[in-house]
Amino acid sequence: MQTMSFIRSCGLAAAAMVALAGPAMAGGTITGKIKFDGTAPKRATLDMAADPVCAAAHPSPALADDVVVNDGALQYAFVYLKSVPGTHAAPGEPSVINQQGCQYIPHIAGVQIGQPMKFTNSDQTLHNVHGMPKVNTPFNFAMPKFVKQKETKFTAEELMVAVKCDVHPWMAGYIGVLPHPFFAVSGADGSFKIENIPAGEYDVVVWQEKLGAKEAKVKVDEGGSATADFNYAG
Ligand SMILES: [Cu+2]
Repeated sequence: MQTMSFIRSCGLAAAAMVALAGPAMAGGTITGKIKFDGTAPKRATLDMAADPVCAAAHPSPALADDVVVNDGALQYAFVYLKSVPGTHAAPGEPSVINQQGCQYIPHIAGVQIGQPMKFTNSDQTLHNVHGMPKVNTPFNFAMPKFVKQKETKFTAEELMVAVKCDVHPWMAGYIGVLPHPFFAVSGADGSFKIENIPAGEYDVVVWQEKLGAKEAKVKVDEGGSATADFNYAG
C-alpha cells in the first residue's frame, strides 16, 4: 500500500514537472557564418613518420587544423553566448573528442560544467590526453591502444582549455567549458547554429586559436531567429 502511494506521488510529481516544463517560453535561434577574407594561411603538413600507425592512417599527409579556411569560410571557430541568465542543468550525454588518425576529431569541442567530457581512442597506438586548464584541474590520461575511452568533468567556466598529446606533438585541440548549452563550433562551411536561447540581448563571442576573438550584440526574440555573421581578415 505504501509502495502504491509512493509510486502515485512520484507519478504526480513527474506530472507536475511536465506541467511546469510544458508552457516554457519558446527559445530563439542564432545562426551565422564565420568568414575569412583575403589569402588564407597555408595549412602545415603534419609529419607523422615518428609513429608508423599514425602515418599509415594518412595515405596523403594530414594537415594542421589551427586555421582551416574553406572557400572563404572559417571552420573550427568556437561560438558562444557570454552570459545567459538562469541555471542550466548539464546534460548526461557526453561531449566527445575522438583520437583518430592521431588527430583530435573534432579539433574544437564545447562542454557544459558537470557534463561528461569523453575522449575515445580509435587508434591502435598509445595516446595520452593532457588537458592544460588554468582554472579547472589539469588532467593527464594515458590511453594505450586497448583503452578505448576516458571521461572527465569540468567544474568551472573556462575559455578555452588546451589539450595535447605528449606522444604525438602535432596533436592539439581546445575545449570550451560553459555554464550553459549555448555554444557551437563552426562547420566546414563556416556556419553555426545555437538553438533554444531564452529571449534577451546577448554578447555573442567567436573565438579562434590563432585569429583571436570577436564579439557582437545580438537580440533574440521569443521563438525568433537572429543572425550574427563574423569576418576575419588574412
Ligand atoms: Cu597521440
